[in-house]
Order: sequence, then structure tokens, then C-alpha cells
Amino acid sequence: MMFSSSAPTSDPDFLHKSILPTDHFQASLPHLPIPKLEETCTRYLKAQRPLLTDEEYSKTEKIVDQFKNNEGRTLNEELVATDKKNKHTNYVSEAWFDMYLKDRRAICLNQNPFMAFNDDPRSEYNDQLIRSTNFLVSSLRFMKTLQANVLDPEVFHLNPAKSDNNTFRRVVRLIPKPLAFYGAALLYKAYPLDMSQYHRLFASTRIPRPDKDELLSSPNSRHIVVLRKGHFYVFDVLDVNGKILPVEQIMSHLKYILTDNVKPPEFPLAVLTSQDRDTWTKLRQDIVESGNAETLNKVDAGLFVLCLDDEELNDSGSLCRSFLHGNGMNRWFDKSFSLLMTANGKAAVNFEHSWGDGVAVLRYFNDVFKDTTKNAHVHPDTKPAKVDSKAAVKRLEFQLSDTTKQGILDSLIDFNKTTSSLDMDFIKYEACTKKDIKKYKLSPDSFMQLSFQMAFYRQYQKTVATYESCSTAAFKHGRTETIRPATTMTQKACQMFDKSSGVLPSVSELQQCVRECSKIHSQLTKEAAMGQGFDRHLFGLKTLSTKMGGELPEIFRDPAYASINHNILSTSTLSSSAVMFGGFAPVVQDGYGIGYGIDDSYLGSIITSYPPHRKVGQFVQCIEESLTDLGNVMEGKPLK
Ligand code: BUJ
Repeated sequence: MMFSSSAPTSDPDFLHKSILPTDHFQASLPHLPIPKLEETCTRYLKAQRPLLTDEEYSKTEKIVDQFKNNEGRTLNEELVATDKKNKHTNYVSEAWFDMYLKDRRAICLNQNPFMAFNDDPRSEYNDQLIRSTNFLVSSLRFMKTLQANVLDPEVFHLNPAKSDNNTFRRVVRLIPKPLAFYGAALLYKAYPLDMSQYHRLFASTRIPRPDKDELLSSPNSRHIVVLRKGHFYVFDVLDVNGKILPVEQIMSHLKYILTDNVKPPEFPLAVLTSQDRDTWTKLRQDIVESGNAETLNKVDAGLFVLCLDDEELNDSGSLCRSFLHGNGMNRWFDKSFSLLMTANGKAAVNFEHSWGDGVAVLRYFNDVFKDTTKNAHVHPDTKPAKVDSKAAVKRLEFQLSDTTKQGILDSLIDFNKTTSSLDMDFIKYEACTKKDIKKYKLSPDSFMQLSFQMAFYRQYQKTVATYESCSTAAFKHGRTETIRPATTMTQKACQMFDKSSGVLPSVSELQQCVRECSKIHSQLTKEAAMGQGFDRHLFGLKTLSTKMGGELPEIFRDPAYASINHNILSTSTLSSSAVMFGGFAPVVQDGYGIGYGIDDSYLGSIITSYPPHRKVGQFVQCIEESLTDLGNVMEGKPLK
């Protein structure tokens, strides 16, 4: 991801004023294609091959063949026909929102990921009050830039030297909106990305509802919600004209909150957002009925939540835990995103996932990191304004019924039980880096993915369903497609690198195999990014079939379908100089959640698991050994 540059502005309320309107490309974004049914079936079978025995595979092959020529064809025709009538969106968008919003499990751990910011290089700016004021102000500047439609649109530049500049913006601006995407793509090999998720970044929240949660936006909102010690504080950060309050005033309000000498609440309400959605729905209703509708609305309508924590944390393990789940009292997991700040100024974002994906959050993340570090608004010598913060800041009080009080106590027990059942470890491997992998002429991502395959095989002598998230933001309302990194070739690599097997292949045979793995992985990545994976297509067909009623086609009842969707290895990566680390919990009890980064100076990964199902420490060791073996082999050294 590149930092976009655009016209700077002296207006303190804006990050910049882009030459190109934020929505310049939105109308001309390409429509997400529905892959050909035959291709989906072929890709699906290929992905199934390494996961099944010969016998299971031939059964699945027959089922898929039958589907392709019968129910599959009819369903697909219907899917295509419906899609033709809905050119303003894509065939999987609604079903994907529903997948998130109908999920009744808790969103803490099961859905919300986190991304942690690098420290400000100037240590004196990592003070909790200074940094939270700066982050708050930069976030508001980002929000105002976005709302005024002058946030530089997100563009994937294939050749940044040629297109990530203002000449490109001036030229493309002249192309009428219905054609703008094609102009950028054809003239500059620059691919504008969908920006439809961004309107839910701010003043947005998920509300628990029976059966299906709701996404609520409060566009006229002017206040922020701060959580500290489990208490909610609100104050206006924009004046009546929508201008950002003077930064020294914001600083004064935050200082007031940070020095409020209040005991943590006996019944910390925020823990309810970590409950399963049905329990939370009922308790929320009870809270509303107990006369708190307006107070609760203050929380829902806040521009975002700032969580000011009391603990000073330094080691990676404690930081990851704090950013992924915290102690249950000081997070509001329903908010579109929360900005988290430890007492020693370590910062992160934890985000609710139903409304949007990593690409949108990362853009906000990168821009505020850049603004706070390059263009800080308050400094170590800044004095908070002499204003009446006591009058401006309101601590919210809730009247809780006995049912809710009991619900909170029960939720705290559930929260502690669930979060303490999660294990976490990380690896920062410096002996082989992105630069080395490029020197071997391999795709760095495939190298990393192969190390996960080899590590799991080393640990359990098995190849399992693996999910790698891939953005499809190049398409209108595009979200993600799945890359399937476990292939017959990676399975072969796992076997060839298996030192316990007795006969070791030659270095050149091993190198050849790694190259093949890389080639296949790159092809799968390209396909997924172009909307040519099989997962979303089958998901769309299954959703349609469920909607139409009757028995589901056998392909969806096949245990192999359940099994490939039981993603034991769930992986996601992002690269940005603003990110220190990031992660998420496993998506199944017996899985690993793998957030990884590929950097010029290290290969890193943060991994979660639920013991005793999996042993994350041992897995990390296996990744390290796999990376060492891969590196050695690519350097021409034999396996030891
Ligand atoms: O695929 C999807 O539709 C969404 C996925 C779901 N899932 C997380 C289950 C895969 N969501 C995302 O991919 C968003 C994840 C955002 C967090 C990514 C973390 C990346 C960490 C990079 C840095 C690691 C460096 C470690 C150094 C020790």
C-alpha cells in the first residue's frame, strides 16, 4: 500500500484537498465477474485434492460433476440473471454482509481483528495524552477530508513512479466519471479501488438485533466517545459549524478524563459487546427499556471510540492481547473502529468487521500515522487550553436493572474464560527477508505461505484447509476472495522437505519444487484478486439455493465442502510502514489465526490458537525451521 500524495492545504481541518474527488472512479469501477461455473468446479476440485484421500476425492469429483451439469447450472443461470439486474453492486455483496451480521457468535475474537501502530519515532510524542490528542485530531482531519469528498481516492499503482503523482491526477480528473476507471487503467496502469466502505468508518456502529444485526450510521454526529476504566465519556469535537475544536481544547478534555479519579464501575457495561449476539440483543433491549435509550444512543452515534487504558505495556504478548481483546471493560467492540492507547502511548486500532475490510481501515491507519508523526498538532510543550472541561465532558450514567447487572457479571466470567483460553505467540525472522526472497526470484507471499504449510505438516503430518484473504476492492463493492494456499504442489513440498522420510531429494529438486509452488501461488493470487476464485462463487450459489428452499445440492452437503470451509489455517497479511503488528483469533477451535508481515528486514507473524487443540509455540518453532530450510535450499545448501 502506498501513501497517496495530493494537493496540500493550509486548512487545519483537512489532511489535504485532493485534485481528484474521492468518488471520482466510483461510478466506473468494474463489475465483479461471476466466474464460469466450469472453472469454479475445476478450481474447487484442485483445491480439494490435497485435502482428501483418493477415495474421498473421487466421491467429491462425482458430486461436483453432477452439480455442474444439473442444479449448479440452473442456480448459476439464476445468479447471473439476478446479477444483471443489480449492476450497482455485485453478486455476493448482500450475502457477505449477511454472513457477518447473522453470525450469532461473539464478535470479540470471532470477528474483530487489530492492527498496532509503530511508535512515533520521537519518543517524547508517545506520551498517552499527547499521542491520543494527536491521533484524535488526525482522525478528525481524515474524516472531514473524506466527508468533503477531497480524500485522495485509493488507487493501486502498478507503476507508482509513473502514476502516483499530480500529473496523473490532473489528467484523469478530466475524464468523465463514467469512464474514469478505464482512463486510469489503460493510460497509467493505475487501478482505482472501491471506496464504498469508507462512509461507514466514522459515526457508525453495529447494533445487536434478533437474527441479524444492524449497521447504524449517525451522519450528524459531532462527539467522540472515550472509554477509560470502564466509564464512558462523551464530548463534542466539532463545533456547531462542523469545525474541529482547537487542539488545545481537545487536549484539555482528554486530560480531564485521564485525571478523573473515579473508581471503575461495579457493572462495566462495555463487556456486553463481547457477548454472543443473542444475549447482547436481549440485554440491550433491557437497557433501553430501563430508560437508557438516549445515553446508549450517545455511544452508538459517537464518531469513534477512543479507549484510554491504564496499563503500561511493552512486551509484544501483552500488547497483542490488549489490542485484540483487552480486559473486557474498556472496549466497545460494536463500534466501526476503536482507537486504543496504552498508558505508555502504544496505539492500535481494533475494528468491527461486518461493514468493511482491511484495505479501508489500513488507509485510515496509514494516513493518521503519517499525520501524527509528520504533522503533529500538539507537542511536549503544548499547554492544554484553560477551558471548563468539566462542563464540556460528560461521563455517561446508566440505570441498570438487576437482569442487566447479572448479565454483566456473567459476561465478565464468559469473557475471562474465552480470552484466557486463547494462546498467542509470534515470530520475527531476520535470517531471510523479502529482499532475499526477491533475489531468489520467488513471490515473497508464496514463500511465507509455503512455510506455514510446511510448519503444519511438520507438526501434524497433514495438509489442512487454508484461507488467505485477498482484496477484491478493484471491483464495485468488492470485499474479499479466498486464496487457497494448500495445493498439491505445496503438499509435495512438505513431503520432500520432510527429513524423517529417509531419502532426501537433491537441492536442485527442492528448489524446483519451491519455484513451482511459488508459480502456482502467484497464479491463484492473481485469479482471486480478479474475482476468479471459487469460494465466493460457491458461497453465492449456496446462499441462493438456501433462499430458493428445498434440499441443498449435494455439493454443499458433501463433508468435503464442510471440511474445506473449516479453515484450520486462517491467514492474512498487509504491508505498511505504519504497522508494527496485527492479528486475529483462529476462526475455528482447532485452528491457527495467522497475521503476517513481509518486510525488507524480517518475516514476521503473530499466531493465535486455542489449546489444547493446537500448540502455537511449537507451531512457531516449526515455522522457524521451515523458513531456515527454505532459505538454505534457495541458497543452494543441502537440507540438514
Ligand atoms: O478475508 C476476509 O474476508 C476478511 C479477513 C478475515 N480473516 C481475518 C479471518 C482472515 N480479515 C482480514 O484479513 C483483516 C485482517 C487485519 C489484520 C491483519 C494483520 C496482519 C499483520 C501484519 C503484521 C505482522 C508482523 C508481525 C511481526 C512480529
